[in-house]
Amino acid sequence: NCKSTGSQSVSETIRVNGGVYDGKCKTFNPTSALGDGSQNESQKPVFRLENGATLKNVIIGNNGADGIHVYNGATVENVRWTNVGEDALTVKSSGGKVVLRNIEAYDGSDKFLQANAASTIQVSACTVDSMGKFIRQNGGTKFPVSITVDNCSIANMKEGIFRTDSSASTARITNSTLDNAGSICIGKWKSCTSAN
Ligand code: DGU
Ligand code: CA
Ligand code: CA
Repeated sequence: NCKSTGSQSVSETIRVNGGVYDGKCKTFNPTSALGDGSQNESQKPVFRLENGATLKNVIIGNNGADGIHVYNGATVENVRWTNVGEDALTVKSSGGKVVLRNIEAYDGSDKFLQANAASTIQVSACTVDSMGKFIRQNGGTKFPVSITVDNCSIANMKEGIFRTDSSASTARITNSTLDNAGSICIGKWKSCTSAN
């Protein structure tokens, strides 16, 4: 819910290794050095969070490039992606917990979240509108991902909300509003439930 306090272009990934990075509600605009926000898989992230880092009060503007990469857990709080790029946030390593709260994301073409490693992902107080799917566990992978979504408003997903190929993974959505959000559970989950 930030009102932008100014803008900053980003031509090199901002690394946050532990601790807190407070963006003070600035709009961070990736340049072409990071990518063009298309579905090209070789783009770089705007932020790389490691070892339990907290990123807060940030607006990711313009093209979203490859969003945020997380290694070994992070908290993402009060962050808005105005124009999601290839994807918005990727879990790159197992270990740690990934917590997203008070976030908004708009206008992606495919994925919002991408889980590329065994992980626990907790999302609460979110608004996500207009993309392909809310979360995708990397295609063909069998590791366990545990995802919970609470108090979110999800609209206009072309495909749906949770997608995995892993029968070790679990997903649950509670207290949320879904509007034209596609299928809630796609693929062979260990469990996938909703109580909205
Ligand atoms: O296995 O890892 O789309 O992180 C293929 C690749 C691909 C990833 C993923 C991502 O799945 O690049 O954006
Ligand atoms: Ca991708
Ligand atoms: Ca990506």
